[in-house]
Amino acid sequence: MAVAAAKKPGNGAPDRKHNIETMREAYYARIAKHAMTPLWKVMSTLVPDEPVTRCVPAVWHFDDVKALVMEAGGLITAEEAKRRVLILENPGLRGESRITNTLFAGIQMLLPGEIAPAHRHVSSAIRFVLDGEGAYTAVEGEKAFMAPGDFVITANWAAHDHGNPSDKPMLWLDVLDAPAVNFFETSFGEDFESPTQPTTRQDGDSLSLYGSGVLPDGALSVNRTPVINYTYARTRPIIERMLRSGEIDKRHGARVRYANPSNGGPVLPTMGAHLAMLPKGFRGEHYRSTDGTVFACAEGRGTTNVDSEVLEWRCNDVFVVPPWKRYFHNAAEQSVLFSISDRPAQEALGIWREGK
Ligand code: GTQ
Ligand code: FE2
Repeated sequence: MAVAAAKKPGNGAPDRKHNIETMREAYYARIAKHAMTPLWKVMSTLVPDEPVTRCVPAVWHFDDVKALVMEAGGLITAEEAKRRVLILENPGLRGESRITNTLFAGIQMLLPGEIAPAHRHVSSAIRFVLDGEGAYTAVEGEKAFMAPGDFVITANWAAHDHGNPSDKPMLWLDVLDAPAVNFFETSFGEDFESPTQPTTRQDGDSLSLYGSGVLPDGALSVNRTPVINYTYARTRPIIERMLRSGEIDKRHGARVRYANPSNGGPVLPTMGAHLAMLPKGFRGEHYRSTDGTVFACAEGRGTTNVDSEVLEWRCNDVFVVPPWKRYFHNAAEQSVLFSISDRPAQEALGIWREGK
């Protein structure tokens, strides 16, 4: 065998080894001038044995977040900022405006009487309402008035503006697929001349038309949901009913998936979300999946163990679990967890995996 023979003393092995290394280095230097590099030097980075992520587990406590975002209210108006948002940056990805490799997350705040002007972009957005009641998002001519726990969709290229006619500040979690869109280098966006768009549909039209188990006759199956606001008032009783009847997943609790009523698919091609109720004392089984997931606690309190870290959460805290990290939830009280990830995009590409 050549390898064994090369190791035998007295056949010039050290010299030969020195020679081949020198020849290789010289060769790499020459091909580098032609913008080429050998695969065999980078193979394990290009094709790792299992998912590698720079994203780390992290939690943002609402007490801190609210105080800090309210301070921004005294420094800049929503109109001047266009969107008064504090970005939740993953500590492993600082300076990159992202909470996972593919998702942006931020906390948006609108003071009473403020508006955030109309625009549209290729990135899709979702809002999960944390605090306040009675502000709206206008999406393609329909106003969606929002309350805590509501899940609001702004699909790819949909015109949208926000306004707060209520007498209290309104805070919500924004999640956008912008880092994924930017990875493809396909981002477009534009502002409208008028800061608010005309209302052309009745408030709540889309939920009533598409979210009631019937569809307007002839409605087409589309790859983004026609529903703008999945209200907590309608979703919470469903997970509560599941909990009471014992339909409790051992890992996720009593959980529903937000679905596109036109085809049962995810709400957006790039992002999908769930809402889960965990009974008091719940201790979930280990789980991991390739979609890094952003959670928001809508009710209760508990902890989530991610590898050796323990993330403590209570109402309105936001936390993130990186791709393929093992985790399990503990609920100290009956709790509700919202979660969102890029799972639909991974599934469409055939690259999504889950495991224990
Ligand atoms: O509300 O339209 O957090 O366009 C980031 C980009 C919110 C929004 C963000 C946006 C918006
Ligand atoms: Fe936007």
